[in-house]
Amino acid sequence: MAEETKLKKVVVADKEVKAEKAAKVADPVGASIDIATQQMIRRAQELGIDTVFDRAEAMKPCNIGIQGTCCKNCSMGPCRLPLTKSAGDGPDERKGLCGASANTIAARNFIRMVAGGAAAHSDHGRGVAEVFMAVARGESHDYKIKDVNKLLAIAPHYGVETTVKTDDGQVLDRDVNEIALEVGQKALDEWGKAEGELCYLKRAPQPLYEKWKKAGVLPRNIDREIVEIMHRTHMGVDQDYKNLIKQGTRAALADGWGGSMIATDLQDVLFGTPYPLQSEANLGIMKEDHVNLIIHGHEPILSEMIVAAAQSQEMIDYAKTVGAKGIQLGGICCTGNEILQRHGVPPAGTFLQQELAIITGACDAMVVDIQCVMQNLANVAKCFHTKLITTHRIARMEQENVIHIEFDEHHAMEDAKRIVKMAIDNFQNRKAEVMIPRAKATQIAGFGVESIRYHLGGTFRGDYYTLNDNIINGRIRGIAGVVGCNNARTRHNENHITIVKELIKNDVIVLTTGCNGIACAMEGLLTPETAAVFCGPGLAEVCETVGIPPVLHMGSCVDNSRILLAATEVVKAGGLGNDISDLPAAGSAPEWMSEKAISIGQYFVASGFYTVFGVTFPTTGAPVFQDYLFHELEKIYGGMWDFEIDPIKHAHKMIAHIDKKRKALGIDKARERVLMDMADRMKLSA
Ligand code: NFS
Repeated sequence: MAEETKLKKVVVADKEVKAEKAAKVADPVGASIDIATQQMIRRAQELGIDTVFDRAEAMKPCNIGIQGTCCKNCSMGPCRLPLTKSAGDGPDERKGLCGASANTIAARNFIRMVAGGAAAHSDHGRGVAEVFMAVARGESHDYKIKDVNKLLAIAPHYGVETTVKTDDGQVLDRDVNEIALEVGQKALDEWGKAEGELCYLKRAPQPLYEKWKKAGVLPRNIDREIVEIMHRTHMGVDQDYKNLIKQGTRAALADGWGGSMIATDLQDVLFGTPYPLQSEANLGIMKEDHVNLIIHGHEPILSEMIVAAAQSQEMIDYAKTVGAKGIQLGGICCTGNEILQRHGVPPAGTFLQQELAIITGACDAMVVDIQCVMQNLANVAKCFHTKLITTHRIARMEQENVIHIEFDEHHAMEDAKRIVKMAIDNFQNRKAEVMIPRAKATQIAGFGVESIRYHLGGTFRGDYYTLNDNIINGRIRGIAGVVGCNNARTRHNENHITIVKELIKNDVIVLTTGCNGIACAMEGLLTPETAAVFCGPGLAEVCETVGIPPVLHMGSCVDNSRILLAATEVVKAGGLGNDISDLPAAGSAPEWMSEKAISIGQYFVASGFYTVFGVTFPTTGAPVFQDYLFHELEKIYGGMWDFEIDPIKHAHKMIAHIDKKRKALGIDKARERVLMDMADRMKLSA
């Protein structure tokens, strides 16, 4: 009898374990709206390989950390100050051991996220600036200055002359390498110059620059602002949330109008300014009979060379010797966006699909550099033949199966060929059954400040006149910048797509970057044909007339600087106020997860954008500080934060802000007339 009971208990326990295990596996359909992703999650589960989607089921986030009110900045803590019901009543008496209030703790944590994000973007920019210098000095022969016009366009912002006056009064063009050398040096100085302020701040509309000056947030140099955050948030330093966020703003501006903008500009000069091109997106771009090489990370320095190496006849011929029909490159995350916008290399997926690319069994090599690279890639790669190659000195992995090939711009092509060859040599080692989802979509990407001017600008005036005109007459209701990551705490791509579709349905043109760009591409929203299907009549008409998609992919996350400059161009073109905060425009990161997103959000807000985040917000445990971010910042910069999980409400908050700005500009009536046009059009087509 006793034995029987024991056995029963074991069986029950076993069932419980099994039930628990079963519960800890993601439901593929609940985890993603994308069919390819669902298929590959299922495939991973069949093979017994866990992915981020399963881990998100197995481990829930810390309830206090998620509110932003856990302080671990000294070893007396962590001090945990959750916002409980009673804490919400009466005066907030929550405090850490040192007495730090919930506001202080949340503000410190928030600006440390800004520091992390600004450091990541800006260090990327520094890396590009160093390669740029090596090229200008003639030390790196594999790269060259591709876009001289862009170099000449940015030089004046650094105070670099592009012409010289001879003694007899003649004006001559300066030598390009000489200009490049001076621009490179001035750019590198932005990280550590002893005096002054960042050169690019004056590219902003004058009233915005004046706001920053008045608020005392003009960044001095990039590194200093990031270091100062670490100092101020050290135990016992800055204990005023308003003063803390002021420093957060300085560092964020040093990212958006500094490190990121420098990265974008110098990359354009070195690798070419993107112009619209056609490509595809999603895991279905991988080909069973090709060598599949996936490039993942953020810096285009290495990936540019890999694209060149993979396209060389030598490597294509070599791939044929191992029985492959060719070499298929694919991107993940923002390196993917970089090589997409300049070469049309298709992205294989967003941040959350990185493990899935290996689970296809057809990924012969994945090469990674910096940022957004999951350590679990190494564990997944171990189950397949995939070579996982790290390439950056600051980003290595502890697992033994990871190969490290440290990339050096001085022998860039040699390194790139070694990596491509490694992928080719691995083609015949595929062991698991290959399963590549078929889903992929066509996309047009590669938009930028310059190409928007070309497509939407006036024929004669050559500026943003036509775009402004269409905003003023109400065909385009407003502009939205929808950007940012995926987050395994919410259904993959659902918020991205729902928000973007709701915006374009309401005639709001969308500028996208980062993983939102990839998500939109996967959904087929980046084609001109989309306009007729998903857009309101006004936006559809504009898109059809000029032949552009209603969602313009502007590149990687450092390329959010393109959105800042596009907004500045709109201000300059006239008729829509004097500052970015006057524009009928709003920003959004529907599925953000990275610290970089917080830095971007803060510089969007400080540049005058109403900016809404989804999924979670890291200050919910400190309502006073959160209220400062959501309402008080508007009085200083014209922009403010908001948080909305529901995607439809999220989009409508943005639209309401756009309408508020239209009303302030006195152009709300024009929109009403267009609404009547819509009814007329519907009657006509009925
Ligand atoms: Ni941006 Fe680009 Fe994607 Fe998020 Fe990561 S890849 S830099 S951080 S996850 S959008």
